[in-house]
Amino acid sequence: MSTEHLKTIEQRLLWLSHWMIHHANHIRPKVDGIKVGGHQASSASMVSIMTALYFSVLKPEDRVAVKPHASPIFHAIQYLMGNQTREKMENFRGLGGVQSYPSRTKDIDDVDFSTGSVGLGVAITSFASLVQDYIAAKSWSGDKPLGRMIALVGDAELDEGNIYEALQEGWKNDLRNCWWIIDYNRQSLDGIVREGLFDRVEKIFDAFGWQVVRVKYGTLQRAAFAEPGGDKLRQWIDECSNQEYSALTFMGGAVWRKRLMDDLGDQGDVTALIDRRSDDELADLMENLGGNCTETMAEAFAAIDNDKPTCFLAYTIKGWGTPIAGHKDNHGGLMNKTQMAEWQKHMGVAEGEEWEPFATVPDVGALKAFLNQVPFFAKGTRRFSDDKLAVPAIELASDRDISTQMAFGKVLDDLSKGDSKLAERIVTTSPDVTGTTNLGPWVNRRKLFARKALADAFIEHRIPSTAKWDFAPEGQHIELGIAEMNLFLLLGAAGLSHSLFGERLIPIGTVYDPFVCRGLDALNYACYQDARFMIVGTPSGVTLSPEGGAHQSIGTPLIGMSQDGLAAFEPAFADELAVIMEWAFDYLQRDGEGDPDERTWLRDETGGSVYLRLSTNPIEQPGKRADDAFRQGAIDGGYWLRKPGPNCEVVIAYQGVVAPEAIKAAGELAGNRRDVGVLAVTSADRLNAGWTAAQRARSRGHAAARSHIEQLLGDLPGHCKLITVIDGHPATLAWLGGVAGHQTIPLGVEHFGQTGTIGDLYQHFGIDAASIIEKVNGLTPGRRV
Ligand SMILES: Cc1ncc(C[n+]2csc(CCOP(=O)(O)OP(=O)(O)O)c2C)c(N)n1
Ligand SMILES: [Mg+2]
Repeated sequence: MSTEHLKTIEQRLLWLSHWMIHHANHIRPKVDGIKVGGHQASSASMVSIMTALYFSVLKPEDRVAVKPHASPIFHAIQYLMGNQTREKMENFRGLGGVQSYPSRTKDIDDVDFSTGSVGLGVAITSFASLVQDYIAAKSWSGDKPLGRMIALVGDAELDEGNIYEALQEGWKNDLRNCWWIIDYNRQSLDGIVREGLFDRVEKIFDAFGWQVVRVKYGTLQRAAFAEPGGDKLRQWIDECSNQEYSALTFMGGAVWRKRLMDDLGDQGDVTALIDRRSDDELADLMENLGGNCTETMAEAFAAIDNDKPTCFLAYTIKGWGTPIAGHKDNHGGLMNKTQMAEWQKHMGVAEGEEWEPFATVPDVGALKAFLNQVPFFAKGTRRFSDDKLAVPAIELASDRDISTQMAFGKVLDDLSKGDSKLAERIVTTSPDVTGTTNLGPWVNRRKLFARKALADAFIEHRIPSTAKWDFAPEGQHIELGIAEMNLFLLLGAAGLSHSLFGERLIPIGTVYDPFVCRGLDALNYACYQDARFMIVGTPSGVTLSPEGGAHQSIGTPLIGMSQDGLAAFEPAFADELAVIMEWAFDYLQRDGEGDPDERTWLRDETGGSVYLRLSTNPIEQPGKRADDAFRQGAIDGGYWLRKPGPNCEVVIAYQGVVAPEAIKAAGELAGNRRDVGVLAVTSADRLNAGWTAAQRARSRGHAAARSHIEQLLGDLPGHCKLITVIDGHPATLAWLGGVAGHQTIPLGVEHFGQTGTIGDLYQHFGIDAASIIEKVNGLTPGRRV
């Protein structure tokens, strides 16, 4: 009985998804000169797999990353279940409509993981499973059933290297409860996948401890193979090349017959087997691969009775069940109007009933009764939340020279010694740079996570070492290998745990700053999903001078500014870092929902993730500050370290570790009786965001809206020059001149570094005190120093 329902649902989903794409491209009035798009063939390829999965196997605790270009099937499923509106379906790929690729943040219908950049949705499922195990092992977590973290994968996605990085990390971390279901249509965007590729891929899965289930033949094919002569047909199918099979599929029943007769005619039983079938029946048989058979897929899924990581290789036909099936150009191809009209007849959908969820269904009551008891949808949407954790006061002031990286390590060490609820939920992670980014003391106290305890042999043998690396279920540090993509995928998964699993985590990752770029797409992916985490890039810039150009970051401040969902800071002093971290622990937990028009020009209440760009260079500290004004300034992005006078001629605005150079230059310039101000910028990102938001607010009638940077620079005389300086790209601060119209001289690093002392390199790139003074003298009128 349920087999029939699955077949009916599959055909409904096939229709609705294709109609939605057709409507957006051929019926909705065309506004732009470009095509709207949407992937009919990629959707058709997965329709049977997804039908079997969602309507016979999934439980509410399971989570799914859907192949990006099968988004239309996912939304058709939710539409059928009453969780997606017709209005949004009609507006597919339009503003506010169903998104091109499933989106946690933009779609309304219970998307578990966003996808779009191929490979990332696949890999995040393994990290989500790790996070699930991490939570389950903790005394503070409730007893919840463990879900399976499932990825629906396009076969060409397996070309993405991050998949293999994730496989390796999964093996190290005892991965379980993770399924990857591969839509093996042997077609990618451009063409047809190399013959026999999966034989190689299968060995890789096997090497990493996965079980691989090949689902090659559907029920029709298996029945035919059991007929006399069926073994010959099976052999023919097995030996047919990918290209050939695709081309024959596209051409249809009569051509199948001709070709099969050419190869298998006059062979008795098998010839009779072919002859018994009409052209249409023959095409149905040949296209009945395992992945295009709901019954077969449902059986394959149901047969798994263990929690081993499992890869299903489901043979499919791209464009299955439609006139564009099998054509190698079908990835971006769409049925044209004529094809669609014919196909509509073939599907039996009456004109005017195109959007009817239950059109063509013979017994709507029976189907609805079936749908009402499908386990996955039974409990409604599966988005959770968790209470905010109180943030303990974070104090850190140093009289001695200290670097921001050391200060960061100290803050975490202090948290590790305390018993705050916040510290209990912190999970740290690092791609093989735990020790060198100062996480050591935290890890020594809070241990590393593993499902099974493992003692540090060096401790047992009493060999002195600063790192005590005990693995235990209660451990709070997840050790990763070097792959930075994995770091950001794990931060993405852990940063969604309140929503995915109902338990809040405070994930903190550390990475050498230049290698943020290695994980950039995964960082963007995590932010796009509104995952909440703290990422610490350290050391950074040319200040890590002896490491040379390959380790020096230039563009990361601009990444921090331009990455949506990420507030970027680069403090110079320990007390600033403490203030920013205290604020950040709250900011990470803020509810991200809200109307952008209602946000203040500091976008504070929306919350997000936080990026700290730090340094290993110990610098002189301001000592105990006379007042607390710097505290709010550090959070808002800047404050006057040296207030400008009414006739101020020069302002030196710096961000981060070059603070002593700016201060020294200001001192020398002022000694010559120039009126010099020093602006400490802790976050060009927040200053800039506030500035653009205030302008937006003013244009919408909030006349009083004034951003922090407008207030800071508003009273400077017009002739005052701004010298900006940063150990990073000068464009980070160059825009400051545009705020109130001050001529600006931006200093920073524009070329790849080289080895040297900090002094050598600061001088080489013109970001030392002498260079600042030289620029002031050379480019501004007035007394020379
Ligand atoms: C990182 C990335 N690179 C490129 C693309 C463009 N792209 C989208 S789908 C696709 C090919 C997909 O082939 P496959 O995974 O086999 O999916 P199918 O449509 O065959 O199911 C490509 C190259 C992308 N979305 N993401
Ligand atoms: Mg493919």
